[in-house]
Amino acid sequence: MAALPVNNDEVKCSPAKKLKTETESDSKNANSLHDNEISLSSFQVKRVLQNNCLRKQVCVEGVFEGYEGSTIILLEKRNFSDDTVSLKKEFFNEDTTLRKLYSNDIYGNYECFPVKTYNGLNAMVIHPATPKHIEKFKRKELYIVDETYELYQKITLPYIESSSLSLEWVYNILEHKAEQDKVVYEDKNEETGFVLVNDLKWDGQPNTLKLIALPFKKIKSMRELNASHLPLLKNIRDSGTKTITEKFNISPSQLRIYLHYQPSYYHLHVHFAYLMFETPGIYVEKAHLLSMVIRNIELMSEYYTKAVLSYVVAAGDPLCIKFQEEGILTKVKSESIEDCK
Ligand code: G7M
Repeated sequence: MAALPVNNDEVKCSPAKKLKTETESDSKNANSLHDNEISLSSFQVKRVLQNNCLRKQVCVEGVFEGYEGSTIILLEKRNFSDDTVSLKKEFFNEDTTLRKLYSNDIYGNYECFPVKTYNGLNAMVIHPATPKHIEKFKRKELYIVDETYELYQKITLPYIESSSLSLEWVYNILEHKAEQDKVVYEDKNEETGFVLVNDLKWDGQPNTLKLIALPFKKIKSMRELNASHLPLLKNIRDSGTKTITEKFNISPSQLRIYLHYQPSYYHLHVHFAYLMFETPGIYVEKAHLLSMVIRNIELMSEYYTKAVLSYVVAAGDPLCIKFQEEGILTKVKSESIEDCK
């Protein structure tokens, strides 16, 4: 296996150069590890970044033999099908038995070992993982920030401009360089157009439907929205719901359509998810319903330059450190890595 270049640029470059270098490096390296079949026996686990029992996920950092740089692997148990035919095929078959652990009265506890084909895990692999990626996946203490527009300008915006994650994957979709088989709708209008694409995390099951709308217009986040963006937002709402109804037979009233603040990626995007799927990231301190965003702007064009937007920051995140340095947040507890107690 070919050795990969190490990304040492995190600490040395100016913020603008750092972002550019990271982007170039990301796309150059993306072809290397991911082009080959990956055997996990050549992976050495260095540490557990987080173990989330609710989401049934474990995230580890380690190294692949023969490849330079850290790798993050996120393993996640899969969702069950909800149709009887698939369930019968996958679990209620002659190869799957229950092994009794104990029973009490009418209650029995068993272990179940489904056959290999139906016992897969979803795995996400990031290589080479930058310190920023590693920070993102590490479990940390959380704090709520009540961000005024003044705080946004003083702290958040400089952070976004200097050190946010690369948007290469977004431009690859918008420029037809990637994931074209996952695109379900495209409106090419420069002002009001967008691409509706399957979310990376969607496994394709109707009961966990998750898509994202990526506008062609460059808007960093909800904070920048005003009345001039209403045609775009309404087009995303109307064309997005129409497409999903036609293609996936889900009515607009059964969709949770929302934006994140703070998002992970600062190219405005709107999430479309099946209402009955309690996907992560729908909490009040993060998700803003598109309908409310539109209504707020209709009431007041400058709503998002006046509103206090509250969100969670995690210990050790650059944004959290900035808010701590400014005395906006005070640290009272040390970092904990115990997830599943
Ligand atoms: O938290 P935020 O609102 O920024 O959410 C970004 C969304 O983009 C998440 O739901 C991710 O699963 C999704 N996403 C991230 N990446 C890197 C990709 C990608 O490469 N392709 C697609 N289709 N979705 C992505």
